Amino acid sequence: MRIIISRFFMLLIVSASFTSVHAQTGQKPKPNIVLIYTDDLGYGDISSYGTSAIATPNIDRLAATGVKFTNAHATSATCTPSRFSLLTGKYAWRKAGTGIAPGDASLIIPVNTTTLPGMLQKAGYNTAVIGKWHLGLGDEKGADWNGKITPGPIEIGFNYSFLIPATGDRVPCVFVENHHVVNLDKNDPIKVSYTGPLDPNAPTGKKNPELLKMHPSHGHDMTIVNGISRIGYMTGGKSALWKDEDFADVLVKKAKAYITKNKSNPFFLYFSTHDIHVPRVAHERFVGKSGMGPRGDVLLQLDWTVGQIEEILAKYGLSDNTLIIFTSDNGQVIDDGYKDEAVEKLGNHKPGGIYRGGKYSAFEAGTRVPFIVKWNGKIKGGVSNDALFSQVDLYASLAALADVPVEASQAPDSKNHLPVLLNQSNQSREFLVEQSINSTLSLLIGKWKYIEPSKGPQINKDTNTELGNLPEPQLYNLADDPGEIKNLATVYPDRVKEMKQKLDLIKQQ
Ligand code: NG6
Ligand code: CA
Repeated sequence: MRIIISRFFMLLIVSASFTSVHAQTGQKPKPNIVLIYTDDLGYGDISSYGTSAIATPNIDRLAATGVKFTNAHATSATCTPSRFSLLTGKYAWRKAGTGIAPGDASLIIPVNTTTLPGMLQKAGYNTAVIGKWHLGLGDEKGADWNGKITPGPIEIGFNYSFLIPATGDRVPCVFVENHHVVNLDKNDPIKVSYTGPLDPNAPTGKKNPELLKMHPSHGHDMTIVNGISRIGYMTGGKSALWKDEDFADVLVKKAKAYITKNKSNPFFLYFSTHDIHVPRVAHERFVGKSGMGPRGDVLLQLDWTVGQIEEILAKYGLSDNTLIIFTSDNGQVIDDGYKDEAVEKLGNHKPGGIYRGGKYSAFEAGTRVPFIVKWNGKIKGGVSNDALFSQVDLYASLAALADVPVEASQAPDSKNHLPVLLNQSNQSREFLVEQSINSTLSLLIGKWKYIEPSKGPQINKDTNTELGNLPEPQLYNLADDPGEIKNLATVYPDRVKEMKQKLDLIKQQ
């Protein structure tokens, strides 16, 4: 009994001294931040957003215990620019060379940038990126895959990195941990080329379809790794090659190790899943489980992943002190280059919900993505928020949360909307810019959406995506017409003019 009582008093003293430290320094306690950044997940892909034919119970639980945002956007309808904006607080279309990066691209974020993780480091956070990177690695000569790979995440604000360097469908098909390729045998060096074959005798998807377990539908017919042909050419590095089936397990394992190591200090984990990008190759535990082919199976795998992250946080008692953000880098795509039955088995699943277009598109499904925020005890769960919110604002909002000042030149497009993020407000952003694959820009203000005129193609024939490009301006009233069917540009020419001027102004900033 005496032990219990003295423990109780000790606890009181410890917690009192914590309070007084914060009171004295004026510092706010810093929650951990886990950003689960999924790939190509559509607005309607998860059951809590209403139109999914696949049950995603772990993600649904996140929504049931957190806030579901219904009008939150990635900045772009493709990966690299969305990630660039997320980490820099700057719209990617302001900077050349930020489109979908080839697998041998140099680091596209300048090393002198104070990135989102760099900013959090200033507040005492340990920071990590685990998963898909796709922002380039190395200097202007590219990455030295056989030596020290630098600059990369470590040079721009991450304390730890474990990467799929570009995407799962691009070479090199190896993991990079901090500065080095994992499991590389020095006697079998890696060579990478995006201009032509390195070994004329090496099999390719194009020449040797008999070697494939998953066949390309368009592109993706070059180097074969793990029975799957990829974009780009690669030789060597045999001992380091990844197995797609293990992606989710490997990334979860690394995330668990990172959280375990950092459980006693504030941390920021940018957990960037491979799922549900192509090639969709689920672990055997999930194969055939969705009834919707590989795309459905990797969706179940993603759901499992989310459950695992929540579980490890709970195990260490970190749930009440961790802000979890779950979202996607762009909207859905069905056939993105492999014959994986995604189209054939879609059934009545509506991956883009009620929205038109998808990945690559200027229409809403390009950038309007699931966005769930959970913070046990701090945010009341099971509610939704319809504020217009952009991922570009995570930078300034998380800076506010961590109490870090942001200079004017830093994160120029990012605005502090922390009250929205924490669901204390549903005040929309004043405006929001969306970027399509061919950099057609759209402007959202309130219920109005303006898509600038574009000479780009109307359809991506390979993926069968409506891209939203028209040579004339488009104007939609999203309140009445969320599916962007009725172009009202000729009905409201003044509004079109006004929105064009506003967009021009934003472009000049
Ligand atoms: C496209 C690829 C597509 C996907 C995309 C990038 C072809 C034909 N298509 O060029 O499969 O990799 O790039 O996706 O190669 S993203 O989510 O990383 O932006
Ligand atoms: Ca993507």
